[in-house]
Amino acid sequence: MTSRDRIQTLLRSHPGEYLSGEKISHLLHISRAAVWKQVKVLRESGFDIEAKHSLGYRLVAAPDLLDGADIEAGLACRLIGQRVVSLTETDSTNIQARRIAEEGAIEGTVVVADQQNSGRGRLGRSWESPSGVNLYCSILLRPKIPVQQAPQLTFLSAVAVVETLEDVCHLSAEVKWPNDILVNGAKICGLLNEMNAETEQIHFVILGVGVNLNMTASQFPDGLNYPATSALLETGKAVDRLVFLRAFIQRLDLYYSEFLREGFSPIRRRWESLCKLINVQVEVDQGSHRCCGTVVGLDVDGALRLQLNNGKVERILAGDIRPTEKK
Ligand code: BT5
Repeated sequence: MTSRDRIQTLLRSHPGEYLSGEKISHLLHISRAAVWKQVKVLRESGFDIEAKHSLGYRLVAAPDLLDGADIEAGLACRLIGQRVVSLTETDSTNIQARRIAEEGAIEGTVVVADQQNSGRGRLGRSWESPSGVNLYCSILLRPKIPVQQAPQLTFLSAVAVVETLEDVCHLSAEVKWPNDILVNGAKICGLLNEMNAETEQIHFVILGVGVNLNMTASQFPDGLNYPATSALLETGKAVDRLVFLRAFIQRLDLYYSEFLREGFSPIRRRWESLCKLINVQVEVDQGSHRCCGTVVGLDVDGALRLQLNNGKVERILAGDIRPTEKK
């Protein structure tokens, strides 16, 4: 970390407090003149730092940037977030995460971008990713689990996003199989998990997460498949993306450790408790094939268990579901 990043981190970790130039210079082993010089650089890059002769420096406001050092600073994580790659503009964080995974990046590396020019959804669809407003990130995992269990990881990220929306934005969200998070029936988050594996062995899995945090109504294009929303539209309050991302990473790290220790059952139960379509009649669109039935729950591998009208329970591996009755 540079002195500038360390000063920034120090001020951020003492919200509302003054830190004397002497204390900062002592902690960072740099001169007081060097502290002042770096404070000026921080101010030029958008930080509002108050300097009082007798008291020292106090952070009044920080720009809404997703800086790698800020994201990593003081994260209490076992695996996820050990390394953060922060990009201003990129094609897709999933593409970049895949690239660095192939170069040997460590498990838990997080790739985050302010803006994506080719944000990806499932089945070749695209993900709207304007700059400065939302969260676009991809997490690299290298789990030693059978290949068939990899889809279970989608549900870890779904539960972690819902709980972070609750904690940070005070929003009540629901999960929709397989990869959507909805608030008041509108999509606020999409998940895109991609795997690189041989028959028996997973090389890596990329968990792609896109959350609409501060997107305004005019930033949503016409013609989206479903209604869409953002945390700002739902609550009227802007979300600090850094706070949201850090909270999400910490939660995902806890759930990933639990998953490696105890398997899929705990997360499966939590996901089912957040799914409002359990026991609801739905239609499943699988492209060439449609079927109707009642959602029973998740199968051990993350497949949707659907009870058809003839009583038989079918496993749905992919598709889009819509309720056919009022919830
Ligand atoms: C998804 O696909 O929902 C997965 C989206 C994953 C995005 C993240 S961002 C970070 C990482 N890097 C990437 O490149 N991708 C991941 P799907 O279920 O196929 O939904 C895509 C559909 O959602 C589109 O066809 C649109 O109709 C709609 N859509 C596009 N952008 C949206 C947005 N920002 N909010 C809500 N809906 C959107």
